Amino acid sequence: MIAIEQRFPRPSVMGIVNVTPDSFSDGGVNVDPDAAAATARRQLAEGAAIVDVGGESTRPGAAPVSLDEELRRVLPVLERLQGEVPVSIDTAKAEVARRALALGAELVNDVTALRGDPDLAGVVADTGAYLCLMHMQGEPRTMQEDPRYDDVAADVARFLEERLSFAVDAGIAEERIALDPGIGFGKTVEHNLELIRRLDVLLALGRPVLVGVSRKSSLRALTGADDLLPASVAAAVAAYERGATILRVHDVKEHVEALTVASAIA
Ligand code: 7PJ
Repeated sequence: MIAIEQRFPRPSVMGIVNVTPDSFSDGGVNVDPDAAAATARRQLAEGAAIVDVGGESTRPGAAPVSLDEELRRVLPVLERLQGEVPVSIDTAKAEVARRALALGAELVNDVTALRGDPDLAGVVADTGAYLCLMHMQGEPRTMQEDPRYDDVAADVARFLEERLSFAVDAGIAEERIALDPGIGFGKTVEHNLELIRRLDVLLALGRPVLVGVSRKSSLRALTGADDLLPASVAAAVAAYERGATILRVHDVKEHVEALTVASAIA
């Protein structure tokens, strides 16, 4: 069994392939399965270690998607990528994860941290898949209304420590698990900045940390720019410098180049 830190050396890039009509930054471009598969193959060629395929938008305000609709979106993409591109399945649903893992997916990226579907932990335990546990305060529909913390880094770390214990108690090997502060999931701009600034508080839990900040609205709040690529690269490099292992990004080529330079200097 290869530990997640061996499979994903620091830094590794996770490419985002949203198979959704409504994701805030790339909504609609990958709805066609051939287009989504082409995006994934391009991301692999650009240096992604894995591509994260998702059929449920979790952006602020988004409504849940039915099981049938989520399967209809992602399975044709996974069939096209099988044996060719390493895949992470972005889902909270056990049945979606089960079908994706049967099609060769190696990582389950669950933004609910195993709180969404009581059967998901068992699926991950039985298959030996890698798992990312992400922090979210509230639910996507309402999470940005008035997010509050006593101490955001300590609160998020306490949550992730509890979800890590839950996962291990469910039979998932600790060395297969990564943790994620969930940038933008029930957080203000200042909360997001502080979580990256104080990433050491999460690293103290002893697991690799995944950070997803690519094209998120906090970056627009800071820069006012329409094009969030420079801001995304800066934030990813800052997270890497503070110890992040996996960076989840839309623009793989630019992030791989920037992280190659940052890691050569480190
Ligand atoms: C994240 C995610 C993130 C993990 C999204 C977007 C919004 N999964 N899914 N971490 N964000 N693990 O694609 O920008 O930050 S959806």
